[in-house]
Amino acid sequence: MNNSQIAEMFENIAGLLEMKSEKVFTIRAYQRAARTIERLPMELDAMLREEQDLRKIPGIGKAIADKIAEMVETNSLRYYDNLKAEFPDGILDVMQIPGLGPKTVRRLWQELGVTNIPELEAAIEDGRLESLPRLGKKTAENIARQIQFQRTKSKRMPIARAQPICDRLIAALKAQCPGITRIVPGGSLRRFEETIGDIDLVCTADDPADVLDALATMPNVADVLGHGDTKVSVYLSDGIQIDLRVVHERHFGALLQYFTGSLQHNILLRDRANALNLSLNEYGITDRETGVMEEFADEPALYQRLGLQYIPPELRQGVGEVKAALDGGIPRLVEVGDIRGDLHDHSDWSDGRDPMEAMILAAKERGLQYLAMTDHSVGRGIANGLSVARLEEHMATVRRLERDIGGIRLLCGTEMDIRADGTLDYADDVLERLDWVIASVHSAMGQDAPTMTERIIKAMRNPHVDVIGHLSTRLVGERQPVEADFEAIFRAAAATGTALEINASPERLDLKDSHAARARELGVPLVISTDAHTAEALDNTRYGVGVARRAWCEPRHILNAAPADEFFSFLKLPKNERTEAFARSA
Ligand code: DGT
Ligand code: CA
Ligand code: CA
Ligand code: ZN
Repeated sequence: MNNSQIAEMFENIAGLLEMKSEKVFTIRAYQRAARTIERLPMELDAMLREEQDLRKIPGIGKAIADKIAEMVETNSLRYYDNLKAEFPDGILDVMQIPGLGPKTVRRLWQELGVTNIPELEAAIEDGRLESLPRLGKKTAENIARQIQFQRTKSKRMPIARAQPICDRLIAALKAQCPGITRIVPGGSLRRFEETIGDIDLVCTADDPADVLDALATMPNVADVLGHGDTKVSVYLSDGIQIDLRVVHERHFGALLQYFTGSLQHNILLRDRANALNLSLNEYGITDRETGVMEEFADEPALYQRLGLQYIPPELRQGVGEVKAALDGGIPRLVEVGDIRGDLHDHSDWSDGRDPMEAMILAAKERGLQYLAMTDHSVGRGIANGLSVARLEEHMATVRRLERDIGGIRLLCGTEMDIRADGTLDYADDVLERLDWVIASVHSAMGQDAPTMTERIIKAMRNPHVDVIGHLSTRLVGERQPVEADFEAIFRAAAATGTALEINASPERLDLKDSHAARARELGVPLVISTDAHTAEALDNTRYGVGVARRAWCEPRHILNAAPADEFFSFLKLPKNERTEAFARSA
């Protein structure tokens, strides 16, 4: 069993236990394990083969470690089989529908006899579902929409799943083949598309055959689709295809360029070559008159030969980037190293895994100058949201840790619910005392567009709301975004001086690239935050930066790329002066 399958099994166990109303503590332990395992840099079965102690992984205790061992050894888990047997067969499918929590699924089962998707659809169709108290017509419509979405959902994999698979694969190949000199992803993964069809790897090595054989014979390869002198294609048991090309050093640049795409970008680039009486292919650039081919060990030299500025992979979308590169219009895009603070972080005060202190130390270790502790507000009952009294204690703890730890500035913050009617979870006199207020939608996501738009804009009009968190609430490939007039929301953000978050949690990537680009055009201050629920998740900044780069963002477009002093003076400004001040400092 691979990591994704193990994580999914733990996720399912958590859901089934919640349906049984087991202890919250137990349920959380499984959820936490699932989350940790998805992100691990190494396959668990490989770790066990090397006899590593899994209990050293944060979030994995003895009970979970034993279960992992059983899963890896026997490809199943008795505990899971027994638990599943207590429920009807199709119930897990019903639970996979976004918006249907375990508690609701149990009600649908016990009160309407719904045990699978067809029965769920029937209950929506004949109006039984909407007649249940606290469900209603809107929820029924939303569920129907999600079922439809799941059905049409493509086989493409969210980048959140593809990236760790790719990282693990590269690490395994490097470990096995010391002759590898370079190995990097190309294709959609390198361009940072939010979903990935297959993973393309470009490699240089002393002994190409050795690398090709190594991939073809990996234990997690389910099928070898093709095996040649320079390339191999395999299908992993994770359900994703890998195309690996191994070439000589001197071809690396041209090949990497070709395999990075996009198809549309490559077409534009070939047109540019033609205009210079050159022809471009995956081996290099040929002069049409002399027939001489130039080779390129590095990509930048290839772009230079075509009279172009270097175009970063994230911009290779085939829209206007080649023209921009011709006119010197490719900006210096924001990089991970530009981000000086993280402004959306949870601890075990609400639904985070780690104590506040661990989060702060991890942020400091990563060189951040500032960090906002933004645990959930009181309305998020299931996420252990903070009452006003607990928020007071939370603030005092933040101030104390800031003094005790030193070397990093902390913001007393909250991630506060925007309720269905646009009112907020805390009153103004509470918000006023916080340094950083995120307002987010977590409930009633199925509202119609005018209602949702008004709800969010109403929150933005509050003078204490600094930023809107994960605006669309979508989960890449899993949950559709809310319906809203995003253009109106971006304009309201600029008008009110409310920042918008690019949520870097890889499942979310929200704002998405095109939205971030539009908000940037309108002068909205943007923030890249990880929404970390564990210390390791602070490393997810790179995903947010990927989105921002696809949106042509420079450091000046990102509020938390500002050094601490500049950032804190910005926060002192009343909201209605912020958009203008942000434009001036840019
Ligand atoms: P994906 O895998 O669907 O997420 O998207 P890509 O862009 O990774 O596409 P893929 O894996 O089929 O091919 C990788 C790159 O190779 C693609 O972006 C551009 C290049 N490529 C593939 N086929 C062709 C082709 O027929 N013509 C040209 N010019 N380039 C191609
Ligand atoms: Ca690909
Ligand atoms: Ca491919
Ligand atoms: Zn949230």
